[in-house]
Amino acid sequence: MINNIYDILYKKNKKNPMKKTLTLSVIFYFVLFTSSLISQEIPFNTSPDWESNANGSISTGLGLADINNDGWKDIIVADGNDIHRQHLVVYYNQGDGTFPLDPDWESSDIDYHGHLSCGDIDKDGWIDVAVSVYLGEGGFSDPGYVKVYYNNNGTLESIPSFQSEQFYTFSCALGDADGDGDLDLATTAGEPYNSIFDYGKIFYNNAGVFNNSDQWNSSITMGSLDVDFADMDANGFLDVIFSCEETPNYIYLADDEGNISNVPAWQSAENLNFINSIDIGFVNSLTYPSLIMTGNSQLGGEGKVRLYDFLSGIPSTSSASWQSQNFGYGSGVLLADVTNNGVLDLIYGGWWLPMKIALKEGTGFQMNPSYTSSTNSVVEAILMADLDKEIIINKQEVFQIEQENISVIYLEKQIIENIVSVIKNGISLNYNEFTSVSNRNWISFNENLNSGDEVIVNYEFSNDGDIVITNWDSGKGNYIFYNTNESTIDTITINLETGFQFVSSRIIPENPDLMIVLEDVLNENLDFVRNSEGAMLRKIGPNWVNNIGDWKIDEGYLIKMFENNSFEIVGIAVDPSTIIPVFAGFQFVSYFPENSLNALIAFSSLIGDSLDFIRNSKGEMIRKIGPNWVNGIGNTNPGEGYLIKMFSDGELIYPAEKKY
Ligand SMILES: [Ca+2]
Ligand SMILES: [Ca+2]
Ligand SMILES: [Ca+2]
Ligand SMILES: [Ca+2]
Repeated sequence: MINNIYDILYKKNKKNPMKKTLTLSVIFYFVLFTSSLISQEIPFNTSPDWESNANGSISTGLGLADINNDGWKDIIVADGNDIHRQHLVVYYNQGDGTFPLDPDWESSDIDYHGHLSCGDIDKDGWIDVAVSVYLGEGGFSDPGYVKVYYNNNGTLESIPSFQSEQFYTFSCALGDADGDGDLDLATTAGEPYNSIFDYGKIFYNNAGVFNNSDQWNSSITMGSLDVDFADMDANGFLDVIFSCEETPNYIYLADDEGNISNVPAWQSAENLNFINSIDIGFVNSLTYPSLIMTGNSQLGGEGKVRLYDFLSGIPSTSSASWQSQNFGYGSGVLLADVTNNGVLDLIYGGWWLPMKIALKEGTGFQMNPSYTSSTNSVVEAILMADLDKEIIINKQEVFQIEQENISVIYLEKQIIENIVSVIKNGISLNYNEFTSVSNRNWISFNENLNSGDEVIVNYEFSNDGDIVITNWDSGKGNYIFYNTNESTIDTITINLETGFQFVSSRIIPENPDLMIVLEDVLNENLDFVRNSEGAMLRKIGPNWVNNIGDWKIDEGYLIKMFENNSFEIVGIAVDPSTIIPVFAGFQFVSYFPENSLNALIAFSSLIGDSLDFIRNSKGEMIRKIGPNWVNGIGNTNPGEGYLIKMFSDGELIYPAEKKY
């Protein structure tokens, strides 16, 4: 099952990062950085590009996750709210980012569904869905419950096999509440329309299942409407945060063993709150996440977006550090780096209101948002994912752990498309040894990390996130605003001459299978292709036999031709500063820079006692003659590969070019 999951994750790029733990880091998209003018444009049309058939649905909860493991994120929607008892539904991604207008799947049961959370609760490799049921069958006089639809090999079960005892709950969140590497379930509690306050709750995961009643509850009652997990005090354990109607908002911290206190560590200085939704992200501190909350003035208050910063840890109380203008019935809220400039922007909506995007400005966000949609709908939830996988970027982060006994680390990017692999101290972790949830950027480990541990995470993020919105207007569907950033595919032409040559590519082939990459030259002009290990692609009898496998971006290849020929590689460019590990002995390496460089400058990271020589296709060399390094190569060129002989291991890092 584990291999199966990874196969699916990898299938997208048809490459095999498991074998390459220290190489590929970030692939840049040059076009997005060409000017500040472009980076300030909001890449969304003002009206939605897709609207599902309304079908009378009161859409509320939203999840973007790959339910059927085909590598494409699906849309999960919980219908009902406090208006009708309706279904949980799934729109399957049609394998290109498009969706049918009507759901492909719906649950057999109906309920007054609130919000939902997606994650693999039982760690079987399939994403499960937890849903809050606000009201019971009898409506407002009857409390709801929380339930879980487990995923059976790609289809959610038609009747949720977990259902808790009854209480009013509008939202829930999966997170590792006890730091043991599995997903626990926190829920809001209370029914603010009738000022029914209740204790916030956590259900602990016990081998993939939950007890009917909670095992943690807050010491005080709240009117909570939203909840989430985050490591607010940066102690390496997830804490739980409730945003509330009528009562203060609260943070409950986990101690250094990962036990969440029942007593709140923080409460908002604003005592009377009318908060609809919450999101969390590193807005003004890279250590302590900020809370962003939408006020909704239906029952009171001002109806503003509020930002709570925690720049030096968690005080017992504090007030919002930034507030938007009053806009009324606020609802869905999302922090996302809309302009791909490394800081989080603010996306929010409201009831009978448009979606707005306020870019980060100073320590807050634009008071007059750059973007306002032309829509006017009852927004419930807003999420973002690159549904059509237009600009998926591979990133590698290396964590040198400096704290003792921690469970959680945070990835740099706010919105993660996929976690590809997690490597601890050189060993690739099993899928069961860590956990994460859709739309969150923490990873929690079942075995705590300690000072001196090294963790490498290979993951995918996107510079082309699409926005999905649920609307509860019965006459309006749900929306997708596709990101209009252009996916720029680059091309390199590699010219081959009669005889031997070393070649390489700075463009990552979309399909790296060597037989596909070299399709155009698999003819009588080609003798063979060889890699550093001596594996070959050559004709045996009438057939081309590929013993090399995939084209590896950091490797060079030796090609022998009978006649001149050429081929093109189409794909996205590798980050030229990606580290290429080199080892004692001989190897063919790739050339990443976009332009020609003086070879001594290009290879400056290798010049030293570890290097014996560097050779190009013509036999020209960089080597030490007497006390001096002599450049017999002249200039390096894109498309060329180089033969490097090392005395000991090292790292080749090409010098940064002026790229943008
Ligand atoms: Ca899917
Ligand atoms: Ca599952
Ligand atoms: Ca847990
Ligand atoms: Ca914490």
